[in-house]
Amino acid sequence: MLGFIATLDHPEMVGVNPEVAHEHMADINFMHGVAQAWEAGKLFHIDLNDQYPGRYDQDLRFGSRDIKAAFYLVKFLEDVGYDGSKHYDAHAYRTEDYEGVKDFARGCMRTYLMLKEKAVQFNADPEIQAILAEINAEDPALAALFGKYSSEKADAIKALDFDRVAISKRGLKYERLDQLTIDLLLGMRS
Ligand SMILES: [Mn+2]
Repeated sequence: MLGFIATLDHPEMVGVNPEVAHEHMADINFMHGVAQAWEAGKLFHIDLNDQYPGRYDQDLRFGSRDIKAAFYLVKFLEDVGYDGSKHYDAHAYRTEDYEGVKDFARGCMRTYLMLKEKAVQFNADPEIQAILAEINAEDPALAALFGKYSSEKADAIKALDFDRVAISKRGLKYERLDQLTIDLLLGMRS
């Protein structure tokens, strides 16, 4: 859709409204899609709900199925300062009465706000941030080659000699980082 929008006569009028369930239905990483739309300046709206992969459009209560995906989504929206609509395109179980529907609606908003607090905690956690700093540390020799593409940069990268064995000996600590994230989400890091 982002590619299509760029071909329109008035692309500035058009953006996207991604929905959690529509991406999770096809087992796609929703946060990555949202980040791509954000980077393109096209995140005009967002539909928050939840969904099991491979099922019909379930529109489950936000955060009720994949809490970690919901966390990273909320963290992304808060970190970049998205201030557009946050729409819960979801509905309660058919088993609910009127009060149950209100429980569902409150739950959507409560989970968003809890995850927003968890994102603040994640960003302030010294051990998590130390691992991220280590993972994301840039090699000064490569820094000049990042960013916008040019054929000169491409040639320079092709000419580099990477020591595959040495590089692969360094663990990236994603298991530790992920477990710390789980501990945080489950309330085991104060
Ligand atoms: Mn839906």
